Amino acid sequence: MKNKVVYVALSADILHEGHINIINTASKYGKVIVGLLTDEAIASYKNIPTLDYRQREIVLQNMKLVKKVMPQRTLDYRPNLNLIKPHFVVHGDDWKTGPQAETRKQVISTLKKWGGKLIEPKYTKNISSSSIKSKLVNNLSPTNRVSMLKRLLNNKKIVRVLESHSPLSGLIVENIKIQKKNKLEQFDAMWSSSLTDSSVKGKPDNQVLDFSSRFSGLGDLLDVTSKPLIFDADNGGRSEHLPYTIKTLERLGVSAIMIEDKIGLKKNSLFKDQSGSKQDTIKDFCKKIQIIKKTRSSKDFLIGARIESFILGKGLKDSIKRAKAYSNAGADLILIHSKEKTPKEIFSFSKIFRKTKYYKPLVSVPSTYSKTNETMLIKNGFKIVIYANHMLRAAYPAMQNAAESILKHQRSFELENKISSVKKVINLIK
Ligand code: SPV
Ligand code: MG
Repeated sequence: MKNKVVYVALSADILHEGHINIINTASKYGKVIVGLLTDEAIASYKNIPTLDYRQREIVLQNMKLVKKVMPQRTLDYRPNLNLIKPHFVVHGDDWKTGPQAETRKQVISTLKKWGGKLIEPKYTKNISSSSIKSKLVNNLSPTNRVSMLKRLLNNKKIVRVLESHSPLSGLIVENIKIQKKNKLEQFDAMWSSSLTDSSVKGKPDNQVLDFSSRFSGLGDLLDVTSKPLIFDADNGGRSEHLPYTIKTLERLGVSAIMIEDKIGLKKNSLFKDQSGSKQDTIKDFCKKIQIIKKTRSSKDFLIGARIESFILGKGLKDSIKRAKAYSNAGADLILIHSKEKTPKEIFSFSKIFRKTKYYKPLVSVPSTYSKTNETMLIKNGFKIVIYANHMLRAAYPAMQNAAESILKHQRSFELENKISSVKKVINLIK
């Protein structure tokens, strides 16, 4: 077997006995080449790895039984297989069914071309990097979480963000996954919305709910989740207070602050009547960006600048002028907001802005233009999509219907099949 080549694809984020089992088996068939999945390949089907490619590569390169490590850039094995034409591929037998079944078929038929064979040792049960990681959620350090959004931006076509207004809604964002065309789809990050945080407290979205109160809720949410979070800070508040806000957000493990270029008494941007709402001057808003840039302790903590020109009827030219200035002042992300039913105006913005030297990843909030899907956003140069209020909008009618049903029937029986069982609620938190 000395001159035979054996290919093993691994993520190897947290090395465990399952990996050792595979590598051991592989080494019995010949020289082991590990196709190490890149961060981008991993992020395409599950959470981005805790250790980046280089860190994982160093660990594997130093393993006695591994002869060589090469990047596997997609979930598809075929490009690497065609390149090195291994005699064997080794993979645990767990992929015969489920999302990887198709990949397995491709591996078998590719190997056939040169008489290669697939070896499938018994999968080591009850152990995986993901299960170890979910046990570690409570020990996730804030600095680790802060950097995750930046890493996602570097490794995903689009970063998918969903509003979380409570730890329970955060747990849904954390855990929900669906399988779609051989791919696991999930959310990448959470949005802490001023609108839904205020609504949960029974208050209007006009900054009457102060940051201290929102931070306390944020602490609870971050306690039980591991995904990165973008904080909607309205206009950021007073410049003099900003350094303290940033310090707290970074300490909590927040990955980005989003500030909007409005001043005066705040009004939610989706209100029809925006009279009385004023846009900040470019100069003053840039000052805020610069303060954040100067006071953040990590460059991985991202500064999002939200442009309200379309909301206030100022138009394309104004929005481009502002985007260039904000980017130049140090914004890492540009959110171009709109309350139109179609994405026409934000797409006309992205068409121009993405060609300038000031380009920064673009953020979209498709609350009103909700027919626009992620493929269309990607095509038009957007890197982050924020579903900004949907968890609260889903919960509110469900609660209202329950209350109405009890009033109507003067008992809860009619409601039973529409709501979670008590048992389910008891078992909700493991
Ligand atoms: C929020 O979710 O609070 C936002 C987005 O700021 S919007 O409601 O569209 O203003
Ligand atoms: Mg808001």
